[in-house]
This record gives sequence, structure tokens and C-alpha cells, in this order.
Amino acid sequence: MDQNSVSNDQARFDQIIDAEEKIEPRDWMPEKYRLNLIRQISQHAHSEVVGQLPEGNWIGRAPTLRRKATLLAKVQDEAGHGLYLYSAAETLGESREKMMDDLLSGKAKYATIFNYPTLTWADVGAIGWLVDGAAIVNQISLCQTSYGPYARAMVRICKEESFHMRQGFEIMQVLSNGSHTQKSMAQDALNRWWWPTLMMFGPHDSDSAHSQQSMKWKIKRQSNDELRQKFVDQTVEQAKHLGLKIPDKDLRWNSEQGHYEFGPIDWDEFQRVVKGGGLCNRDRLCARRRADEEGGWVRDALIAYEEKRCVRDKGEAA
Ligand code: BYC
Repeated sequence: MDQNSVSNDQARFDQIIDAEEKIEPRDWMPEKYRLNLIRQISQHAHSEVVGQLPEGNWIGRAPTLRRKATLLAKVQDEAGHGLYLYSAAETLGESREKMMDDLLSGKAKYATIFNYPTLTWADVGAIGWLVDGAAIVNQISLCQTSYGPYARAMVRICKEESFHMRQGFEIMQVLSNGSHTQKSMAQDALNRWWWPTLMMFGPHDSDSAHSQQSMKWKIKRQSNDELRQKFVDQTVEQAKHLGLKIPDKDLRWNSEQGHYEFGPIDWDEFQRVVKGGGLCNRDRLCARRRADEEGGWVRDALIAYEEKRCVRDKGEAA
């Protein structure tokens, strides 16, 4: 490709980004834009899939049939989110097998939050309320991302996430208005999930390796700190409604800024969990490896069926 056509392609790409239009799979894009998207989208997909495990742990022990059916539907939705996202990453030329290999070998990241254990039923409420709540704040912003297939996947995912968050909030509401023991369970779950949820938004802007470039390319539309602040502002009010206390002694309303100030996040803990040192990292990867092994025959059967269908179609066409 000559220099002129590269600069024409780059100019067209810049024009699309400036005009708030979408880059589509067949459009020319800078190689670094493509690789950065594959990194973010595949990590996002892995998070959805691994994220089924902490709540899946409670499907067999949900307290009522209604709770069980709702949780089952929610966990199933997360698998669907993974599917939309793997498909979006595939449009960038990455194979599903490669993404899976990277997850199973421990090379690819997924959200650290899913390496924490779900100790009581209240944790299912806290995940829906806080983790899905944080995911919505992040993903509403990503609905405006510049890559078409990712943006469209986000629109669909956000619709389902809002149901997820409500089911979690409702569990917390029932527990908070229940017996002393139930309210204590809800508070204990909030105490354990609050700080890991704030870490979901990634490092502070000043330490975020990818943000600057991702914002220029409009892959990310708001920074990690902006989104984290938005989540804190809305969630503190929800905790008040539940009668629960956010476990942060530095939390206070700043009327000048119109935001809640909050205490320091333990980034050493974040790094430790990213590097595999969380309570459940090993279990999560073992579960995914087992699922991959046990699902091998399904993939083989699908490939064999597809090959047979191609041979038959060719025979009919001849
Ligand atoms: N956990 O430069 P930065 C759900 C990594 S699941 C682990 O700021 P970026 C749900 C980051 O990857 C929804 N690693 O990165 C499912 C990078 O490392 P690499 C999950 C993290 O990409 C089931 C390094 O730190 N949502 O809702 O600009 C049940 C530097 O960070 C984390 C998404 O995935 C983390 N939390 O910004 C219930 C949203 N944070 O790649 C619920 C999509 C950062 O250089 N992703 N790192 O090795 C994003 O929006 C962005 O990727 C992030 C990070 C804001 C997370």
C-alpha cells in the first residue's frame, strides 16, 4: 500500500471519529486501534463469562423458587453478554479459540471483582446492586464508543443489566428491612463488596495506561475517575435509602463540587488480585478450564455437523 492511500485512509478514519460516526469492521482502522479494541472487548467478554461463577455458586441455594428462577435468568444473561462481546471482537479478526486460550492460560485479564468469594445470600444482592450498578455506569458510556459492533452490543447489554441491578437492589431491600440478622448480612456484604467495586473502574486516570489514547479514539468516552465518581454519587444515595452504611470513614458530601469525596482505594490489593493473588483466582480459572474440557465434545459435534452440511450443500449445488 502506498503512502498516499495510507494517509487517505487515516484521514477518512479521523473524519468518522470526529463526526461521532461509527467505525465498522470493513473500514480501515489503525492497527493500534484494532489491537486496543481486541484487548478491551475480549477482557470485557471474559469478565462476563467468569462473572457467572460467583453468583452461580448460589443458584442451588437460593432461598425461594422465585429467587432461584430470577438468578438463573440473570446468570444466563451474563453468558449471552459474553457471546455478544466475543462476536464483536471476532469482527476485528481475532479468533474465539485465541481469546479462550489467552483466558485459560492466565494471559488475559478479566475484572478483579470476580475473584472475591460469595459467602452469603446477601452477596448475590450486593453483586446485583453494586457490581451490575458499576457495570451499567461504565457500559452506558460505552454505548457511545466509536466501534460499531461494540457500541451495539453495549446497548443490548445495558437493557439487561438494568434488570440485574434491580434484582440485586431488591434483595438488599428485603434483607435491610428484615430481621436484625438479615440486616447484618446485608451490611456485611456491602462492607466486603464496596471497595472491590470501586476498583472495577480501573486505576486513577493519572495511572491508566490506555485511557489517553482510548479517549482520543473515542473507544472510551469518560475516564475511569469520572465514571467511578458518578457511581459513588448515585450509590451513596441508594445506600441511604436501604439504611446501610458505606464502609468509608472519609466519605463526605462536597457541596462546592456537588460530589461525594471518598477515601483512598487500596491499589496494592488491586494489583495483587490482577496478578492472581485474589481469594478465588485459582478456582475461577479451574472452573473455566473444566468447562472447556467438558464442552469439547459439543464443539466437535458442531464442527462435524457443519462439515457434513457443507458437503451436502455442495452436492446439491453441483
Ligand atoms: N480488573 O489503562 P487502564 C459485569 C487493567 S462484567 C482487571 O485504565 P482500560 C458482570 C487493564 O486491563 C463487566 N484489570 O485500562 C458480569 C489494563 O491492563 P492491560 C466488566 C483491570 O482498558 C457478571 C491495566 O489495568 N466490564 O458487568 O483503558 C456478573 C490498566 O488500566 C481492571 C468491563 O469490562 C479491573 N477492574 O480501562 C455481574 C468494561 N481495570 O490490558 C456483572 C469494559 C483495569 O494493559 N472495560 N484493569 O494488561 C473498560 O471499560 C476498561 O477496560 C476499564 C479499564 C475501565 C476496565
